[in-house]
Amino acid sequence: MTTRVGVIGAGNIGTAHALNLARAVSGASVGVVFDADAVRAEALSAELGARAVRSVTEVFDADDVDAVLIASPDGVHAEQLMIGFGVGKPILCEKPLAVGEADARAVLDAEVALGRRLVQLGFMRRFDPGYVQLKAELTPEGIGEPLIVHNIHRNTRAPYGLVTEQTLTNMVIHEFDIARWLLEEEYASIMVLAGTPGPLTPAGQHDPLLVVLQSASGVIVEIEAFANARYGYEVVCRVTGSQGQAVMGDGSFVTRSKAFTRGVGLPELWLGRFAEAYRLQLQGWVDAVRSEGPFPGASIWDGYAATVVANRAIEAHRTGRRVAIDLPPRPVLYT
Ligand code: ISE
Repeated sequence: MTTRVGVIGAGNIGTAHALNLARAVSGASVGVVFDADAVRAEALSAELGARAVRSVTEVFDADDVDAVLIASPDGVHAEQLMIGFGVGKPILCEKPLAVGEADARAVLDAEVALGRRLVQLGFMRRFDPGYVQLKAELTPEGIGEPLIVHNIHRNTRAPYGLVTEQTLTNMVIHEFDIARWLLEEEYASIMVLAGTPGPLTPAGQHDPLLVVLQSASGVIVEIEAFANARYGYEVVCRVTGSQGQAVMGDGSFVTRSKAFTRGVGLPELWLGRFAEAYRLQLQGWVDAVRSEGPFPGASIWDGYAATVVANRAIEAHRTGRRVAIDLPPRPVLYT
């Protein structure tokens, strides 16, 4: 049976997800689209032969919607998830789970109270073939015990204008999640250093940033984030281990020689770099919905943990201090 998905949000990422569901994911179709901008919702629905509706509630309630994808602005994920919990259909929700810690906690508590996992969170890097290969290196036969994880994350330009807090809650949150996933442990502390501002950094904001975390067992995780790097979109992760080093670069495998230069192309946006990760993430979610099996991706617990870390990062940036990270015990639902 085909999973008929209702899509909330018809911006960049919502449109990319909807096109993937309709054209590149097997066993799925898009039946209904909502966007706060009705014109955008109509345009995407027309392209997909779907129906545009006027509210989030209508998406969740629609008889011809089996599962819902939330790709709305970061600040409304939590309230839309709460609406979804009242209906009980499976959900794929874009990251972050929430911007603030209290909202993230409320969503976590609500799913725990429900007693079953309804949500897969869109930390799509966990499906990226590069990251999957990197994680496979972290074994005694590979590079051994990880000691330092160094990450680089550049946006061509900040997609949210430039607000330092959003660099942490929207951008660097990917590294907070992926390094937890690689190391399979939580963090103990965080520091944030703001450097010389780049030429596009507005007064009062900070870009680039250097974030340094320490995991519970002592592993160092560094993240260089530059939201207005101009030259292109790039993500790098280098793990130094007890037996060697593994580097995941920009995902380009072809070197072009032309006009007396040799090099690789850089995408402008993450949709290019992580195209395969987005597709695999959706396919895994749809397969789980169809088989009523467990979701293969990040959980609400993972989303909660990442939001807590992002909020501690904001505090560390504001105070200039090293801030402790303390999570409550992981609920049994996520073990
Ligand atoms: C954006 O929202 C994403 O989720 C991208 O994956 C990330 O690389 C980018 O920095 C974010 O702003």
